[in-house]
Amino acid sequence: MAKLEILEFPDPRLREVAKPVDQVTDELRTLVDDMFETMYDAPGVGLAATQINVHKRIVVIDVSEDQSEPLVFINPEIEVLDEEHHQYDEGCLSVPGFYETVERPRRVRVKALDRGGEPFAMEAEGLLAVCIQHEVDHLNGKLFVDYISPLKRNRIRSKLEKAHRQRA
Ligand code: QAP
Ligand code: CO
Repeated sequence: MAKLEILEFPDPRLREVAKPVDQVTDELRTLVDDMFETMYDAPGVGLAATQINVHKRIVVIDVSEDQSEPLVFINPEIEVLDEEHHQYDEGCLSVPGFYETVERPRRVRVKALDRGGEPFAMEAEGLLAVCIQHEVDHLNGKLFVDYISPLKRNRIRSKLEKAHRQRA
């Protein structure tokens, strides 16, 4: 397995729209394994392929406390089940060190392919529902900082750009 490099805001490659997967191959399953390793190492609860500069519609999630419930979503599609919204303090491996409150629908149904290429559906609420919506946003080139005020977003951008300059 391999740990992959995570793109950080405001990298323009995070704005690409990912393409559907047409076949779930062994090569793709290796990529999924590498995504889990990268996410668990961080540690994080969700990672979209966009964040590792692979523009395919693949998401991995594990919101358990002991990294025991890996979930794979290939070509995920979200249906909002309930117009009720909830607020959550979101973070992102691509926006390290920053957390902001985001409001999203509380309950969703997700349809996707699993790591065997088989279709499945599940309903989610709580942290899992937040995470699925956050990760599918990545596949569409969207970040949680797009939901906050431009002032806050620009402050985060400046701080991360400065950190990137100091690293270079
Ligand atoms: C998305 O985010 C998410 O700033 C997944 O320094 C976040 O795993 C869904 C992380 C919150 C629901 C609620 C963030 C790690 C991990 C950081 C993550 C950091 C180190 C974020
Ligand atoms: Co994220």
